[in-house]
Amino acid sequence: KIVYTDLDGTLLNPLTYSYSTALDALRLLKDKQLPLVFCSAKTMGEQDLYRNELGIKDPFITENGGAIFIPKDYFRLPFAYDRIAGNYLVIELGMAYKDIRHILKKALAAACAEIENSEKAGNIFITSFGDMSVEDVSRLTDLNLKQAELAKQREYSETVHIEGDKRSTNMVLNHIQQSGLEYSFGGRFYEVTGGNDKGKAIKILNELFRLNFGNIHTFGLGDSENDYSMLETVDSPVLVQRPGNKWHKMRLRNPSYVKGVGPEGFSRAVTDIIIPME
Ligand code: 2M8
Ligand code: MG
Ligand code: MG
Repeated sequence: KIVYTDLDGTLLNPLTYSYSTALDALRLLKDKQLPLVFCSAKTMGEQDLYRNELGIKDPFITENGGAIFIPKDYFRLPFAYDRIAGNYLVIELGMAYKDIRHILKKALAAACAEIENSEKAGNIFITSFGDMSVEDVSRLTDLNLKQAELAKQREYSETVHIEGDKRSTNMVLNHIQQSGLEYSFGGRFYEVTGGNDKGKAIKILNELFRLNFGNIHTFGLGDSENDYSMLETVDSPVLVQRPGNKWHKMRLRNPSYVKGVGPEGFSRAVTDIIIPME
């Protein structure tokens, strides 16, 4: 059994980023020695912080599938990787951050021009992490300053905050898409990427798990639109509740819905679905 999990709104509370109510479930996974693979919009630095706090030693997927970080010596068999970062071998799948920023800047300028010229589109306010200070990011996200600093260290995706009416927002999103970039909503923000998603990264990592460990059964835990490709790729997709106790609607073959928002939903997924499965 391999467990892929989203972080914000799944292992972490969507408002406070706390995982404390999932500690018992995390202990269960550790006792059973089940790999727990983070698969999130969060950056390498943000995820590394949580992995260290929780003593997790498994590979992890950053920035919505932008890269896969695999601890050296984790897999017995050699595999192709793109670079080495500290103790990790890194498989890169996403477009470089500075290229995304460059294309995005033009797309946003074009969108703003169109919105200004449109009588029906209302005012819109767009900010990207790359244009914000650490303090700004902290204020907007409720991350503490250290976490905000790590969230700004992006390598394969830009986080964009859009405040505006539906029509203007859609104009912006259309321009992003027309520029060749992709976007996906992560619960609070739009993550803009070039060519990668969570599902593609999971397929590659699954292959490595299979080669090294034989047959595997994969679980995926998520809460938002940006988890779709992950949930579609795993054998057992599980949706946890969003604030308001609603599940994000998406078209999946065999989803399980667990009660509980964030870490409470994560815990139910572990105790009610992952552990009991034969
Ligand atoms: C962004 O990610 C969340 C989903 O995980 C979102 O898009 O709503 C990223 O910038 C991430 O790195 C950051 O920690 C998070 C803070 O809420 O926002
Ligand atoms: Mg989430
Ligand atoms: Mg996420």
